[in-house]
Amino acid sequence: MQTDLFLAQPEDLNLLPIDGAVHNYGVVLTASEADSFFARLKREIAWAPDTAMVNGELIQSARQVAWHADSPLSYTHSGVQRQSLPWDKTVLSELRNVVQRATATRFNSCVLNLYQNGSQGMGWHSDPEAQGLHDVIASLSFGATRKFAFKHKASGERRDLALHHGQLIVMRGETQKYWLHALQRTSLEVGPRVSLTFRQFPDVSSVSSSATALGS
Ligand SMILES: O=C(O)CCC(=O)C(=O)O
Repeated sequence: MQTDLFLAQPEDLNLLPIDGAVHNYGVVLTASEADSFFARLKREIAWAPDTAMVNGELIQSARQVAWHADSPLSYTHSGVQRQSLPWDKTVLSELRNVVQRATATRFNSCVLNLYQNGSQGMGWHSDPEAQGLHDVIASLSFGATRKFAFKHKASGERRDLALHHGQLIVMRGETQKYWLHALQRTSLEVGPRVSLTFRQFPDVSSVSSSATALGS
């Protein structure tokens, strides 16, 4: 891995002008490493649609998800309780090593998303569990290049960036408190994309969130 040779450094200074921090570490895997991880993730993860309660109705996303954690966690999101899957995939451990080494941060869980094409995305949301002490979310992308957007909750100010195959970005500080983020849909013909968001969940059995981010 490239990260065996050097500690990745954020390419640029903070992408956000105020109220938070997003650091772009660039592409942290070689093309062949990224290809191999992408194939394994698509094959080995038990992908399933996300669900949310909308106006009292349970709806399923087109986007597919999985959530793995070191120890069992439960999480209420959009009115639906989710239970983490065990950390039983070698591919996740290998990728966590890459991300932990690059960011010098420990993570105890990973939320994965699989978007089959450009019509699938994730609407504007923030990740409330990341507020306070648990303020670092590392996001690693595979597959199609897609636009990731930030919008300030008060001013509406925007910052966008393209996320490429093998690219790592990290959201830190008060980003979740002050900024929404979204994985934008596109009418371009693009293939599948997988994202992994590594998080350090609180050391309690339950976390609650009211945000709705089904978005697809
Ligand atoms: O797929 C992505 O990069 C977006 C993931 C995301 O916004 C989230 O998990 O909160």
